[in-house]
Amino acid sequence: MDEKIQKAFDLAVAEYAAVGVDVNKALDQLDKLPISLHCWQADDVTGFENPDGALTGGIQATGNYPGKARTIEELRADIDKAMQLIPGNHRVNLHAFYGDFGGKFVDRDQIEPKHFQSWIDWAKEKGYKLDFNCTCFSHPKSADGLTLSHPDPEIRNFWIEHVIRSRKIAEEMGRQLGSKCMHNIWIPDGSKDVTVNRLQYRKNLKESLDKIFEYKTNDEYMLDCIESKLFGVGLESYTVGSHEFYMGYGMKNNVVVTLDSGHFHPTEIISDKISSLLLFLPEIMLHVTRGVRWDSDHVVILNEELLAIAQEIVRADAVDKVHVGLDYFDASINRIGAYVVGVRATQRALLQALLEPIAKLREYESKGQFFERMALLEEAKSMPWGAIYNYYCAKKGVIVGESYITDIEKYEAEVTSKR
Ligand code: RNT
Ligand code: ZN
Repeated sequence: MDEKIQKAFDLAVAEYAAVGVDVNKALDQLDKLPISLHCWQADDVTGFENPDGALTGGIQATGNYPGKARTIEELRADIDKAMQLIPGNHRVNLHAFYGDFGGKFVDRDQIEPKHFQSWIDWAKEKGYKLDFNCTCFSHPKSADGLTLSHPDPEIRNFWIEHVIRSRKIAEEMGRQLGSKCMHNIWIPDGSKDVTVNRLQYRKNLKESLDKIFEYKTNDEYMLDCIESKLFGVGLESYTVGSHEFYMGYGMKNNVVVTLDSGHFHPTEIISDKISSLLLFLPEIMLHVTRGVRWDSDHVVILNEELLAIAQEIVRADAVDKVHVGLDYFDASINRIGAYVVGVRATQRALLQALLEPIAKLREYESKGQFFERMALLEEAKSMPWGAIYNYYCAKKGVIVGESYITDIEKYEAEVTSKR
């Protein structure tokens, strides 16, 4: 251990102890908190089904930074590189169109666990756990902007089959890796302009979901999640799977709700939803992203809402109930850098939350000492949590501080710039 890092850590430990916080306990908790790294930042949500396929479904990766991953090998190498620069044990979140299809075209209603076996083997070898998503976009059968809610039963059935198959794949991932795989359902369904059959599409979606969940999976191996959205680009006037829709469906059928921080009105925050949802659902999935003016999926940085999300997870004693996944795709900067910045920011937020002098704060609050509560929260902001994160990185053999910039530049010079 570098002497300066150790010294700064020791001073920080003493400072936190003075406000009743056990730093080592916080670090143990942080170390057990996996973050699910979305595979789709590495290739701008292209997938391997059709490498020239256009991204559709109301989502967009903007930018043209060189070096995106073009093959499974490149994508795995990039994720490994990012993981080297992140302390702790984490998860990789895959989408169905990232299957290992061996150069053949396998349509969405034909995918099987065997197409993901090489991913499972890779994850096992590297010590990662996997999460999974059905892919209901970027496909000719989603071209109308409708999938599970489509008026044509044939199209609906195609997507129902795809989602059931995806759930089976998720179950197999969880079984083989010995860790519950979170399977997320997000569909783009909506329309560009004034819609008069709002109820009908929602009825269709409800019925499709009912059919999908008729197939029972083992909860130990996988859990289903359903993700709402405010609107997609080109689908601005109506979204079938709104927050009310999925919150209602989730609560009635005990299905985990996914909260994507970019899927609400720009001033609406997801941090405050955590403590409500947890009273009615056993677990929550998060898609942490950073919307700038809209659901732009910018790289996650340490901002106020990220910290508030982390604080709510810790304050609600829900570290085991809230699954933290990232979901952004910035194609305008180095993509490995995008991963590392986003995960480190998320860990820093979680660490700050774990280091909060919560006992004292709660005592102040219960006694109505609101100035005291405010002052201690303000002081906590500038306490030396940075020294603790640096120590954590060093202890885990991960580059400390901004030196990871040059490391990523080196990987760019040697690997991604040659693509
Ligand atoms: C889209 C949703 C969805 C996707 C991924 C690729 O708005 O956020 O989660 O980003 O499934
Ligand atoms: Zn999302």
